[in-house]
Amino acid sequence: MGFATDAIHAGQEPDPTTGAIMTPIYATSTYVLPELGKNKGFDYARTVNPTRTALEANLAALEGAEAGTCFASGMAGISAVMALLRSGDHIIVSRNVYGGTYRLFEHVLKQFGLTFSYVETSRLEEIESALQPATRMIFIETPTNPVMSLTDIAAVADICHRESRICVVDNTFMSPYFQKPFQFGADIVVHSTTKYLNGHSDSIGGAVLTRSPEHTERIRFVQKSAGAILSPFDAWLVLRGVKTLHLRMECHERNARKVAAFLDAHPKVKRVMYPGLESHPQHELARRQCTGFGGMISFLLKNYEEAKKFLDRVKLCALAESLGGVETLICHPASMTHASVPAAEREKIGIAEGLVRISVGVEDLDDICADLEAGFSAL
Ligand code: LCS
Repeated sequence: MGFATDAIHAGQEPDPTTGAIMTPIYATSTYVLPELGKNKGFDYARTVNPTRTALEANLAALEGAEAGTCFASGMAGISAVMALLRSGDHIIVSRNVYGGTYRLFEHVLKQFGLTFSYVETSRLEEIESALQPATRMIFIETPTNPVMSLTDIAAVADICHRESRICVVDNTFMSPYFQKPFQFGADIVVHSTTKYLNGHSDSIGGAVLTRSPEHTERIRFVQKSAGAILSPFDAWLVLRGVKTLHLRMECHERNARKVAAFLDAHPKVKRVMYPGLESHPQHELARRQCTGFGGMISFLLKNYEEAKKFLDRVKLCALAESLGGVETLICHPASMTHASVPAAEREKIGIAEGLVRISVGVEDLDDICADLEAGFSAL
């Protein structure tokens, strides 16, 4: 089936009891056994819930995975992936991953004997020189949050598969509508469903997509054992959100291309980071690897003071963490999403004090640009 048909139907059948076209929210903690020693495929809802199962099958279809496994947040999903590793293992990570991912790796997982190298994964030679005998995983975010640097997934998968290393791609920014990492050889794809997949800023969730039975079995085992499951209500919200993913992504991108051009031409803006601009250092890779450029843009103002004046003036663009909702969200990565990255490190990776990130929504383009213009008038 095509992407839109899968987005609307995959994993979902009319309810066998009533014919209800929408998957019910199975609000239950347990299931009654017909007799001792038998069950109907359901025993306890931490292990399995039909609403969650529908979403897991739906996301697996969209990413072209063997299986999907859903978690209470994107971070819970990433934590489950890291449980594939053992003490002593080394992981190479895109150097400007989402600040929460950095915090999990540096301040939680390091104490269990994992070691991490943060490198500019868009430069393959940096990956090659960071490789160690103990390297078991390369974890990339492409594009990265927030500086929009792209990594060549196929090349990283090749480096991984020279030895039995796991290639993990955080596909939150592009969504499977614009980027399908498994087509380029990735082993595991992770998502914060909080963002584009749900799309309506009303749920926190995460998903891990796997394509080998070994990974699927282990991730499912961690889901049930650690227990950070997605609730049936949140699973239902994401199922509903995904039905319009293709429509929303088209509109996010249409608006974002215009907003990027508007910002690029603006005299108050020092630099715009958007993969759809020819000036973007990995524009050619974006054309090869993605079927669109997405809805996320970062741009540079002179300094913190300018960023504050701008962000305090905009109104329609909501000053908030998160991204991927239908409404335009705007933020200051250095003090918000990436505050847990030390200042010296932030400066090194381009998260300057004057950097502003926009998640371009699906409102009327003219209204978004007028609001940004009002922000610039404060400078
Ligand atoms: N991966 C990426 C690329 C993200 O941007 C985020 C959250 C996560 C994983 C974690 O997902 P969560 O646990 O929040 O569902 N990014 C955020 C951001 O940029 N602002 O607020 C959260």
